[in-house]
Amino acid sequence: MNNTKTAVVVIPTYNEAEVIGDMIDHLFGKVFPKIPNWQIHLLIVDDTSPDGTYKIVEKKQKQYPNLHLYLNKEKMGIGWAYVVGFRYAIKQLKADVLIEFDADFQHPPKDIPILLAKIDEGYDYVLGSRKIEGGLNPKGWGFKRVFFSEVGGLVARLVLFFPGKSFFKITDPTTGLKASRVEGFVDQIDMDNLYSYKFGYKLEFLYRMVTLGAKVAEIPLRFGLRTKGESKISSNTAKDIFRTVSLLRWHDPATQSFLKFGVVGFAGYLVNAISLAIFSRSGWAEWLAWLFSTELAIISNFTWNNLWTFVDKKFTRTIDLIKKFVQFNLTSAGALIIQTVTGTLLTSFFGPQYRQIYLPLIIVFLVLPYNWLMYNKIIWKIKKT
Ligand SMILES: Nc1nc2c(ncn2[C@@H]2O[C@H](COP(=O)(O)OP(=O)(O)OP(=O)(O)O)[C@@H](O)[C@H]2O)c(=O)[nH]1
Ligand SMILES: [Mg+2]
Repeated sequence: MNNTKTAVVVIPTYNEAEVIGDMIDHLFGKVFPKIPNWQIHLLIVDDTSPDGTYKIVEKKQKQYPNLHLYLNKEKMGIGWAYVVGFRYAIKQLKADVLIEFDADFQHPPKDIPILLAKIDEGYDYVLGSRKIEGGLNPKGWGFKRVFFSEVGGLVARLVLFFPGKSFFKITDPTTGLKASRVEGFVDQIDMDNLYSYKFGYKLEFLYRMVTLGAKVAEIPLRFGLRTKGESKISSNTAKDIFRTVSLLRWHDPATQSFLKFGVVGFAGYLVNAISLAIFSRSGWAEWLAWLFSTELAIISNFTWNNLWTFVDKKFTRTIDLIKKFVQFNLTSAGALIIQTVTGTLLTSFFGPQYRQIYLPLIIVFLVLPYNWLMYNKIIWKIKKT
């Protein structure tokens, strides 16, 4: 039985004639022979570079049988190059793992065996990071490039993942050095409908891999300075990254339910505020007015969250509705206590004239976070099958 797995290193190129020959020789001569437990192919995706990069690749193909060339007719962008390259690698070369790599020696070739060793350890997605111990950006970068790399990376992480655990775990979201497992991950990504086929594809693949539950590892990346050829990074790159991460976050199912949860919560607040005003004007005891108006808000929240916010996990059978409503009241008891106690306390400290200010403050800072947690972890928790 042959257990050797196949890795395909994909290098997109546009006008890299100055470096591509050296890179091919270096990889086949010095790097791939050091990885005997993997069958390795090198796939160059060139956009018919005017400087004739692909002609150099064609020549080298006579020397290296595992060297492949995919030629696009015109400049299509780095994301598109990876999409066609990945498809080719999966279909024609039967890739188990895909490695993203630059032509210009900024990614140290000696990192390739390190990426694959992590895959061997059981990780699904291995990222070269410039931000962890041992990694760095080129010393020669000017202020602007460093600024864009640092701020861009942070904004991308924030928009994509905050406050999820990936925000803390993934330190360098715009990195271009990666190894991705195909089965169960890359083969699940709909590459026909990406938001970006330019630089933003990097963030999109990152988001999809993480969402698919990939086990992620980072290795330090000492990103070198480009010494030959020209940079393809343009002023549009930052815009493309921001646009892509914003679209991904906006369409994230959790974002959509959070927005609905906000609307439902606001409706609950109105129910709460109006009934509080009515009850307290009717001369009810302070605590009783808070208690009953809050319970009315709870009933409103339960109904609309079930029908709208968590519609894909909605319960309809009467028995479930009763059970869940009881459960909802129990978790809401926490909210009820928080509101009743803080509301009563605030009123007794600062006076009843600010009552309608305490309520929204209590809701936004205490009740909202608490409820979101309870709804997702307890009430509308998806049962893993
Ligand atoms: N096929 C193809 N390859 C591209 C395109 N844009 C960039 N590339 C390749 O993608 C890799 C990364 O691009 P670079 O310009 O080096 O980007 P970078 O490393 O972030 O920027 P520098 O530090 O300035 O080099 C290189 O191998 C480029 O030749 C494109 O539109 N089509
Ligand atoms: Mg580069």
